[in-house]
Amino acid sequence: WQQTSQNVQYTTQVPPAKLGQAASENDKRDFLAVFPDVVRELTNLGTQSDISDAQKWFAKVIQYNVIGGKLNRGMAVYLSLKEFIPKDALTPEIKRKAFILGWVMELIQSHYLVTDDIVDDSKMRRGKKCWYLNEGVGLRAVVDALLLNAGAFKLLSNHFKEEEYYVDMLDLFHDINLKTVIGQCLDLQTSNNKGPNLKKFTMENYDAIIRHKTSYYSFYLPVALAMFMAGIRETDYARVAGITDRELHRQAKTILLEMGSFFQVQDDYLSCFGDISITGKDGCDIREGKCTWLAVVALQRASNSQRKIMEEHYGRDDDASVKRIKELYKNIEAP
Ligand code: DMA
Ligand code: MG
Ligand code: MG
Ligand code: MG
Repeated sequence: WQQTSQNVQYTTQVPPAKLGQAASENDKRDFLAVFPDVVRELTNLGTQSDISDAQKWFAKVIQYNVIGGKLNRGMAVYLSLKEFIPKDALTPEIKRKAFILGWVMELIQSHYLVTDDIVDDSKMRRGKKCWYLNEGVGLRAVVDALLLNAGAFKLLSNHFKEEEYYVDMLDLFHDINLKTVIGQCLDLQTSNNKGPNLKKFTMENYDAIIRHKTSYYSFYLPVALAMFMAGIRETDYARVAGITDRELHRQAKTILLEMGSFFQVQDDYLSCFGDISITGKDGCDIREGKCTWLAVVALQRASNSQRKIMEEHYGRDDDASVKRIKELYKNIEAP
């Protein structure tokens, strides 16, 4: 914080005790209680017999892919809103709306993950087989990811289309979706069929990749959605209506993108040294030749001979090479 908050002027004082406060178990339970309604609403089981097969499949896709994660992004909408509006304004209806928006976030997250696991050649997600590896799924997982995405926007429309901030929200979703997909492109371009391009493994490139692929949608988006619900908006439309606050959004974005970077650095670390029984996913960054924080820092600190080891073993799909890189990381990182 010391390092990153120099240029940030805080307009609201958060009592220190509240910083870092996680979602309470009650909040999480209330959030999860809304989920069956979301599934029912999206899959509309039994109401349209001509598409009932697809609806049943959709229910299966949602059940498998939306549940089982930490729910950080979904919960962040409600937890933020709780901070932004007075207690008596937080009616049961508003709380439910924030939860619905939370499920929109989780649906979008699941659609990114289903496709991410295909392109990353991952095997496990949330302690289960990646969706595309299930029997009878394979590459149809691409269409299933589209289903999850379409479901997210239908849910948003069902509950928010009457709101005056609806267009602003859609605009933000589109804007951040493009950023995320650009981030995924950059992530995939640091490594190709011929192996990783270590020349591209600079801290500058790394920052751009993770800000785009992770930070915007995982950190800024849920909080910005809550800001919209609380009447804090940033678009031209809102400015004309006299209810904008670009500066608050700018400040929030500055902080949240830093938090997102920290989160992705941790994700990279866990991919290499994490316990799969806790992370629930197989770490494949080394064999996939990903531009990770560990790889970038290792290259910054590497001697010529250590760099050669990176060139020879990084991004190779064999256990001995992966082991060699992990040893190298330990040697380089060791104080
Ligand atoms: C994830 O990056 C980014 C998106 C948009 C899903 P990643 O491949 O490092 O994520 P994970 O480690 O969860 O596969
Ligand atoms: Mg991945
Ligand atoms: Mg990825
Ligand atoms: Mg990762």
